Amino acid sequence: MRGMLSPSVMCADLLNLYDEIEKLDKLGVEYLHIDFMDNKFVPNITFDTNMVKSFKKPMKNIKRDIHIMAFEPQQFFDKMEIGEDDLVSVHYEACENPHEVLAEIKNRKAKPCIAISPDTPVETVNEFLDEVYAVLLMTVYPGFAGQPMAPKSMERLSKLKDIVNESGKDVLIEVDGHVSWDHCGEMRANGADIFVAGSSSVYGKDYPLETAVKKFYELVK
Ligand code: S6P
Ligand code: MG
Repeated sequence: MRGMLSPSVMCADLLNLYDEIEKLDKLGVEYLHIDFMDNKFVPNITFDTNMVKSFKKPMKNIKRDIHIMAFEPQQFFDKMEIGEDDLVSVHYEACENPHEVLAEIKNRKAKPCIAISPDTPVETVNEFLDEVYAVLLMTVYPGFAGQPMAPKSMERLSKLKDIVNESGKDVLIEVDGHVSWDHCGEMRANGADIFVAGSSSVYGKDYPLETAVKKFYELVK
């Protein structure tokens, strides 16, 4: 399977989001990465639940990849209209009972993912491998775009890949945070399947979006 792309919409042109999403859809991009924040689990706010729901409107083939950086994320599922085709990540550190929250995502026929922040040991995911479609490995501290990569992120990725391989489960690995032009190829080699692309790659000012997307796929094929 080729490396999959999930451009981070918080880094896109916020005054032209309808067109931006249509463009990504036409380019055959797999996912749109939507960062939702509660200003409690992380000290920032991006889009509200209504906006997360509205992102569906321009979508034909591209799917939502909703990364919920909020305590007790299940409280937002109805308002976001989470359902079939959505990839939904919830943070291990933000849920009182992550197993129940992942089960609720599955009940809605969406794809459950467990997200871990840079200070959470990668071994933590072991107890979720039966329940998830993917593990979201944060390679920056959640909350902001444009940060440098967190220390030891590459080692953590390799270790996570070993854990998944040893489990024999069919679980994908998504990387999020400073997935830059310089890092994405190495991340692919170290086991990443889904790449969140933001200001350090496709939404940098180096290339027009179409060129940037093609270049990204070349680097992670
Ligand atoms: C951070 C958020 C991320 C960012 C992404 C931006 O809290 O979860 O998804 O949007 O990291 O990309 P970059 O290349 O600016 O780090
Ligand atoms: Mg994110």
